[in-house]
Amino acid sequence: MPLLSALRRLGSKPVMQDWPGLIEAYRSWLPVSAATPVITLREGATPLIPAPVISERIGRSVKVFLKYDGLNPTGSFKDRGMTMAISKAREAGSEAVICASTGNTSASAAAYARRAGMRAFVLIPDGYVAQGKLAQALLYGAEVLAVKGNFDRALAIVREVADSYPITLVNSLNPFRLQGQKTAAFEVVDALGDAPDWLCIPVGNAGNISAYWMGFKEYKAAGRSRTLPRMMGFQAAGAAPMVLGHTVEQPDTIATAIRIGNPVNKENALKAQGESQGAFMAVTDAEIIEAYKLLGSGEGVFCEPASAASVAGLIKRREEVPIGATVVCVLTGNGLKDPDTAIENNDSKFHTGIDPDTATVAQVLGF
Ligand code: AN7
Repeated sequence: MPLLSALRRLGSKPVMQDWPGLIEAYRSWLPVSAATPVITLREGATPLIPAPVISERIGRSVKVFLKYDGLNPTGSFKDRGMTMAISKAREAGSEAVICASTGNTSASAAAYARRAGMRAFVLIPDGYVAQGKLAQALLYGAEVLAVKGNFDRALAIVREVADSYPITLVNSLNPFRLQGQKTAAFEVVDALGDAPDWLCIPVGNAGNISAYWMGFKEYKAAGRSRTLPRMMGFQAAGAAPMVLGHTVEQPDTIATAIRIGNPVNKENALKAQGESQGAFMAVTDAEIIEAYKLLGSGEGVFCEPASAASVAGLIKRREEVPIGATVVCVLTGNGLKDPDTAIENNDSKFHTGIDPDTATVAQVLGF
């Protein structure tokens, strides 16, 4: 490609063209061997975007960055774990995978499993999965079972099914999932040159916060960073078992991705919180939506509601952020996953039924 070679001669680094996916990029940090068939959609290498409007809102000379993992191939951070889980399942000779999901895991599992020539079975809570995610799971060729129960119930079922039949479980109980997801912490440190002071992250099943912490610790142990971040995990107030310290039987929030009452990775996540002097905190749906809208209209970044919990939490706890600190908020999923929530929650003007003539349009525009 002439453009690429021209860029190379200029000394630029056209990273995106050459990026091999996170398994190849971080191979020595991952439990893979020459025998592992790498199933990749070139996930990872997502941007760390400066957030001047949020930084301004926090004040105190705090520098806020957004780790926009919604730019992964299926639109969420789940792809980091799924490239590992599916590659290892393929290596082990598995022909089918199963998961319970609030949506993103099902989309990612479907894409990677089908790419590997495997069957994908996904159980979702009937009526509580955003449209885009359901569309993905179906389009990628999964078999979708909408269960009349919540995520926690669906997860209990798929655990039993995977125990009894030749099907690989690809929920975050699968240890390869967290191995893949820890690479997001590597990327953050690679981009900043050190760990941030705070890492703000939405928490559902508590896998991602555990994975990030593993990644930060491994990088520090290898001398890639000098410091470790405080891990700040944010849950929706109606689904906050990590904050309350007990299971929530009927979790409820507009952020359906994190509508989870009994996180399977709670022990790991508690360890991450304890070791990092971090915290679990709740944000209301109203605070989530406010952050969601601010990210869109202020920063030009469209994330899904669950992801905005990280920014909502930072805004809520801004008084506690040290002056001059560097903060990374993880935006776990793409806003396009959930168009309904965006259409129902924005402050934009939407004029309908406009006559198709220039004068009318100019008048509506106020000229
Ligand atoms: C956008 O897809 O659990 O704390 O089944 O989709 O690691 O569970 C999704 C979780 C945050 C929470 N943000 O991460 C599923 C699922 C988004 C998510 C989380 C999820 P964990």
